[in-house]
Amino acid sequence: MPDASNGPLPRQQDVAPLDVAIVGGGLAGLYAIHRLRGLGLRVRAYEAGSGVGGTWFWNRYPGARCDVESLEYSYSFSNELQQDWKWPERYGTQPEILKYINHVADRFDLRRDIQLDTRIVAAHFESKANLWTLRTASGEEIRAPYCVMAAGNLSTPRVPDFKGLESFKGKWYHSGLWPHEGVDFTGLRVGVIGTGSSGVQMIPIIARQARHLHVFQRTANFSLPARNGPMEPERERCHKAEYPARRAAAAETPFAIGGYPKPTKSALTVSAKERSEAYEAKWQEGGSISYLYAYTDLLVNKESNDTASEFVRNKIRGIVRDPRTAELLAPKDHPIGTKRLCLDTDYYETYNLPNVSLIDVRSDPIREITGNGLRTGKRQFELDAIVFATGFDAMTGALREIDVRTSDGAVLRDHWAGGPLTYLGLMVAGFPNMFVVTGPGSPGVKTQMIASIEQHVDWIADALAHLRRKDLDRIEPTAKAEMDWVHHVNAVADSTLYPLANSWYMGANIPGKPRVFMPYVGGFDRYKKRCDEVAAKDYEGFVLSRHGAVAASA
Ligand code: N01
Repeated sequence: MPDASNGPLPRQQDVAPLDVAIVGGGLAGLYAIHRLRGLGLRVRAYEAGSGVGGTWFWNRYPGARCDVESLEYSYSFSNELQQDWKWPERYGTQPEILKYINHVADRFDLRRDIQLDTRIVAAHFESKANLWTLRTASGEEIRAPYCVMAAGNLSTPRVPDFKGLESFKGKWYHSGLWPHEGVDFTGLRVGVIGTGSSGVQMIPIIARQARHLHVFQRTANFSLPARNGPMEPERERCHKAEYPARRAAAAETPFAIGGYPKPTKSALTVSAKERSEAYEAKWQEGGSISYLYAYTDLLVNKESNDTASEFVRNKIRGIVRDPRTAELLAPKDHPIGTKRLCLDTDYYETYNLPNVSLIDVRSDPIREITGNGLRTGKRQFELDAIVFATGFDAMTGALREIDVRTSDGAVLRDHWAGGPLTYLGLMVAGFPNMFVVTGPGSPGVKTQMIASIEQHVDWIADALAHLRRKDLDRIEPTAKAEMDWVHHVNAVADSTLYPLANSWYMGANIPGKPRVFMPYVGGFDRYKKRCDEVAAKDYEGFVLSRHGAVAASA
């Protein structure tokens, strides 16, 4: 790994007392170090991995690449950085993005405040002392008045609880825990379980190596062609010439992604021919936001969405030669865009290869993993390797794995037992001075993630600066503000088609997880405005105080 040269880092006992402890050394943790240091705060990030990068450190499966264009999916906080960095392709590959993240860590001298190989397992707030104590898996304790949870939304990989996995004689892998040395599937009989974004990206590549690839699909997913390619020099030049203006324009959009004309019409106000031409143009252009942005109402009106969904189903039927396979691959159980819309390179074409078969495990579920493969209710499959592209305990998994509690008796797992509760996705009532980056109740996962990370961290930094100016040292949301925000998040979700899909946004992929729509889908633009208003109104909905005294502003 690029960070291996850095040698052992000092532990907390060797360094000055902290102002802020940061959990996570991914894109959010790194920016938090940089931004909070800029306020003169002493900060330190604790990262479970042996390198920085978070999701891009762990997800090294074949074909892993971002589905947001690289000129957009990058930090904006330094114009010099965004001008200097050269992205070789339209969409960044995992190795390229990890290289970029490591460059950022070096360029802004972040490593001296990152402790790698350190998993935080507990975070306890002592009210009288106004202090968080974080405990690591090895028993080290870290104290700081503030903590920032930058632990990621898709950082808790989930292997389904299949009977018999321990008896499997071949090798098995999860997309989010991929071996650093890579895996060569040449000549092997491989089973991939899962057809979300990770499965859709890896399947065409594994198919080229494997003797035979069995894809076990429970739910078909919509995927559009990415149309990846080398970065066009003229495109890069134009983008960079206007970078700050483009970033500002992106912040005025729901997905925090610029460059797409705002839709002006409902899909139902135009002729079928016009619609079909519009979808075809988007299909040829590549990219998911572009497609969903074809009309104003694709994510709120089922009838409109049906037109966009059917267009893609027909494309699948046109690409995949075997009609039965094509029909299985054509999603019918959810409107397009209500699950993460995948982007692919030759995904559907892969099913025309003679060494690839699609197995429907909706009608015939996997019963158990056996020594030599796996068994569904009706069939037995001989496999040398199994790949779980089965997703994550999304959005709440990382925090649920940490025992977060306070001396006043609040326990985060209990507080979130019926689904996550936050105010603005940034803080949780009853848990003072604990900030969350892009967690539930935030639009993060529905946007260009780095834009949301920067917005959240900037807001947190401004709040800490405000406290310092006012000689205060405690901030927490009121229970009412939290409840109002949760209701608003739900009401917005209910006004869209999103809840119609059994997605990880709903916690639907984890048996027993409460079915609550977790992200805020009101758009990055609206959300940012709301956060700014809250701050401008002296942190409306938060109680700001000096511990021991109380100076309310709620
Ligand atoms: O995970 P997923 P993912 N038996 O949860 C199936 C981001 N990401 O790692 O739909 C059989 O989407 C499950 O089936 P079902 C992106 O935000 C981005 O692919 O639950 N199948 C589903 O098909 C994405 O949304 C990028 O019925 C089982 C699959 O496993 C998020 O990460 C790339 C099963 C899981 O799909 C997660 O994507 C990769 C079982 N018991 C990821 N359990 C890019 O930027 C689960 N499944 C491109």
